[in-house]
Amino acid sequence: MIGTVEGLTVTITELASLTEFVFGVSAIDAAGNESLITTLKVTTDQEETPDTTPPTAPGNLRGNVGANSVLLAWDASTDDRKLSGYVVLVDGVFYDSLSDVAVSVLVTDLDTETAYTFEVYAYDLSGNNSEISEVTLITTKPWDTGEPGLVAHYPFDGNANDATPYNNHGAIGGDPVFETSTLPFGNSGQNIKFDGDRDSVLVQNAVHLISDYTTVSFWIRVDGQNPNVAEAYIMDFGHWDQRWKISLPQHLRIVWTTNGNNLQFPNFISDMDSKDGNELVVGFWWHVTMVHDGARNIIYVNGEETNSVPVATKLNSTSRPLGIGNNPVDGGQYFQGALDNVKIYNKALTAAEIFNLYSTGISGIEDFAVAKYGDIKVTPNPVSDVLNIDHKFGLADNVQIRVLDNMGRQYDGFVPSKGAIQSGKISVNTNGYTPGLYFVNFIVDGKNIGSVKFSKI
Ligand SMILES: [Ca+2]
Ligand SMILES: [Ca+2]
Ligand SMILES: [Ca+2]
Repeated sequence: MIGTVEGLTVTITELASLTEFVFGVSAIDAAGNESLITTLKVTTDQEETPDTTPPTAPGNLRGNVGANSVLLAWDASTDDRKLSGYVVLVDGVFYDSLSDVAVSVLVTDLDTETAYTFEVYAYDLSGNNSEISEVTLITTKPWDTGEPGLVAHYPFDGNANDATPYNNHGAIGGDPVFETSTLPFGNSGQNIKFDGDRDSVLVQNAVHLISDYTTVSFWIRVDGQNPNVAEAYIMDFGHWDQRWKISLPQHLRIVWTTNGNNLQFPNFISDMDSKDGNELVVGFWWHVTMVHDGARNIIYVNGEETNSVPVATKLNSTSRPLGIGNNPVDGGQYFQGALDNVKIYNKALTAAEIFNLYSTGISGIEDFAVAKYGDIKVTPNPVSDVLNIDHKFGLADNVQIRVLDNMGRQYDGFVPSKGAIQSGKISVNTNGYTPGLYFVNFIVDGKNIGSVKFSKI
């Protein structure tokens, strides 16, 4: 209760501006009997003295540079009243508008080996803009990692090195050991074994590890569980509060947690386990794959989907390192067991690719051996203007063509006309493509049946 008055008006002061309040009034007679309460909802106005002081400029604007993307980060601006958000420009063109709590943004779809100027400014609730902070950065050369979309691979053959040309090697913490691997499939050299007592691997943050969608795949053997740790960490990249984590609770159903954004939510968190009956039973090797494809989170165990949940987001970025075997943010929560062939992709693999990964060790998209549809010829290669695809698809086949870039990201795509299917020739206009290596990828009846590599000059 604010107070009791005798008259018909009252003034209430020192309320926050631009805030909704509900006020209630009741009458009391001399005997203390109170009437019902009548309520009124009102929103306070702007402060009477206008805010004319802009926020401070974003501090220490910096970028982590990749071939086709840059992760920008800055120190938060401050405002005398209330910071409202940030605006990001690329070469003077609006790129994105961010909330007041954002301190980083992933800029994507950039050309390789190209200089870009990035600008970020803050604005307050009254629309005052800060000074602009600016940085110019040059994107790097792309790397061919052998599998489209593969951005990190830890085979743990005697060390925690990254086997891709990104060389994003892990640093070992504690005293994990490397033992002869006994995976059910493939000759896999050695694996890493954590004893559950302060063993871990830490990988520096790198921009190529950050993408809107992802696949994280690995072999895992649980050797034991510390009863004092409710949830051991298998891998963590930006934690549950920024990007993703993979953890193993006492019930042994492995958990996939993602943090993404969409039009409604800047930080939408999803948490899902591998479902009853898919416990990672102690002492056996299990192949686990986690996927976020922009529509769903999916968990695969031994090449089969075991659980999925709708998650319509793009993953958020992080500037934290990638942790393996413990909680790299808060410390502790050590995993007791073995890992092998940890692979991270910057895209969602299909179910067929994941089955290949489980059974052969690679997603296998480059091997185009689909006898059912006959030989597919892609000419000329290299191509400048028009790529011709000779094929034996029929009108009953629901064919979709995608063009993937060297990193396996979709660059172009279309559904061929009936005429192009009937004539046995599909043409792709490559005139506007940036020179480089591409894959023409064929989807038939919703299944990815393979890709053919070509060069654009
Ligand atoms: Ca201000
Ligand atoms: Ca290995
Ligand atoms: Ca240890």
